[in-house]
Amino acid sequence: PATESKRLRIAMQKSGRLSVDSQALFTSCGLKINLREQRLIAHVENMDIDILRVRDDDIPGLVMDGVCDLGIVGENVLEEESLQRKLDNDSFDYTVLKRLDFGGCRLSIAVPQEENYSGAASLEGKTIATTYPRLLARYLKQQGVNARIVNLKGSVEVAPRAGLADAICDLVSTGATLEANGLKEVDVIYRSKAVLIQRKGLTDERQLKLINKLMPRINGVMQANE
Ligand code: PRT
Ligand code: ZN
Repeated sequence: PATESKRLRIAMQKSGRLSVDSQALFTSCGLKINLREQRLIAHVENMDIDILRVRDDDIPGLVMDGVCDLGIVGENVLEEESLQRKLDNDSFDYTVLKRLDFGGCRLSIAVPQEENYSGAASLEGKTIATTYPRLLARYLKQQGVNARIVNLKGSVEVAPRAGLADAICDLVSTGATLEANGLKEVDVIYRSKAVLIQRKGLTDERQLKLINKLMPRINGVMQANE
C-alpha cells in the first residue's frame, strides 16, 4: 500500500502565500520537481521524495497523523491545530526542524478606528471574530478577559462593519487590509513564520539519511538569503 512507500513525503501548500517560497526552497536544495499544476502528488525526479500539494490547514494534521513525513506550514496554523488537538485528546506530536525565512505575519487584535482601546481589558464582554479561536482563547485566558469568540473561516475583517463582532483577531502583514476596512491593530497576540516540521517516530534509515542531506542545504540557502 501507498502508506508503506519509502519515499519521503513532504506536504506543502498547493496555492497561496507559502507555495511559491516553499517550492523555491525545494528547488534551491536541488530537488527536481515534476510539477503538473493540477496534481496532488509531484514526484521528485532525482531523489526518493514525493511532494504533496494540499490546503495549508491540512498540513499539521497530515504530519501529526504520520501520513506525511515533513511539511511546511505557518506557525499560526500549526499552533492552532495543536491546541485544538490537545482539547480533543488527539495526537499532536511533531518536531520543528527549521524556522524558515518566509511567511512572516502577526496575529493581532483589531478594533474599529474610532474605538478607544486601552489594553486587553477593553475586550471584556465583547464579541471577537477570528479564524484562530484556540489561539485567541488562550490569549484571553492569559489576560483574564471574558469575551465571546465568533469563528469565521473568511472575511473576518468585515465582521465589525457587518455587525457580527466588536473586534477581530486576524493575520496582519502590511496592515493595508485593516486600514481598508476601517480597523486599527491594537495588540499582537502571536508572531508567526513558516516552519519545516517532521513527524514523530520517523525511523526509516534511508528517509533519515535523506533529511540529514537536506538540512545543511536548507541552512545554506537561508544563509545565502540573509
Ligand atoms: O487555500 P489555503 O487554505 O491553502 O490557503 P489560505 O487562504 O488559508 O492561506 P494563505 O495562502 O492566505 O496564507 C497561508 C499562510 O501565510 C498563513 O497561514 C500565514 O502563516 C502566512 N501569511 C503571511 C499570511 C499573511 N502573511 C497575510 N497577510 N496569511 C494571511 N494573510 C492575510 C490576512 O488574513 C489578511 O486577510 O492577508 C491579509 C492581511 O494582509 P495585509 O498585508 O493587508 O496586512
Ligand atoms: Zn487555509
